[in-house]
Amino acid sequence: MPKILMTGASGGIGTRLRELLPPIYPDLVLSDLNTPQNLKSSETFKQADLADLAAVESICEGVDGILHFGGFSVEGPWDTILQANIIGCYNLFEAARKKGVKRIVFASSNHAVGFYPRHSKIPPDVTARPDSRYGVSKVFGEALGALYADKHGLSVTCLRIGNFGDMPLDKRRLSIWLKPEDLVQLCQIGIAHPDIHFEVLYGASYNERAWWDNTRAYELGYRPTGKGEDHREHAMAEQAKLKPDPVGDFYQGGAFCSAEFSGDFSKVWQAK
Ligand code: 15L
Repeated sequence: MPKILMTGASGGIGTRLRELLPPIYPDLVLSDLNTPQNLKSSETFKQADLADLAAVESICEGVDGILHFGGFSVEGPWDTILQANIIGCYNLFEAARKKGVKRIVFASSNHAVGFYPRHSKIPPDVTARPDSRYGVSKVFGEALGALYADKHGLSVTCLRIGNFGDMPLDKRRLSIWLKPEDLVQLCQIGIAHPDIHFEVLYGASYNERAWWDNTRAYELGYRPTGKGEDHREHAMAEQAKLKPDPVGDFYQGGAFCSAEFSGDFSKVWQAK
């Protein structure tokens, strides 16, 4: 039974995965800057600041695989992104290398490619088009993953997660929704599939309106059970409450694209 470390245990995704992972990985170590709420006596928690390399090395001790959900999960000031997602991600990969961890699943994000228009369907190997400092940090994490796979032989899976939750929250999320149980499947593939060296997969359920070609995930055995369209009525009712956002509504990254936007819409428009 592999010993699995999950960072970001107190965040939105981590909190949900604390319920779903123990039957699959009984030897699960949780880590975060903040202690998770309602920690059970059956759970093992190790506090660590990702910006502190020595602390990250200590949580990687004796670990076989890492699910890296730690870091800052939305757009933020540069220094926040720098510490949590750039330095923090470097520390995580470097600590894993030093401690002989074999596999890493890195929570990348759709915001690494958020400036692709919604009318395009993109595979994982497109040029990065980040829509935010947060998106840039995810591109950085994917690049680190490739480096540590190619140079140091780690097995790395980057999941460009869409929107994780029990149902799609609006029209955009009908295209990018990720059901929690489907994320668990993707984590299992990343932790155990023998063919993985370095992969970028989309973290999305079976969404008819998908903007992403996730063929590779299916080749690796992914069989999502969530269907975005099953929740269409709810998503569209929520969408009707939102104000139009000409920039955000055009691009895959939505409001992450329109926030702080001061560019030339007609030029970005031409993005393939
Ligand atoms: C993300 O990467 C964020 O972590 C999450 O909070 C959502 O904003 C999501 O993307 C999204 O695009 O809906």
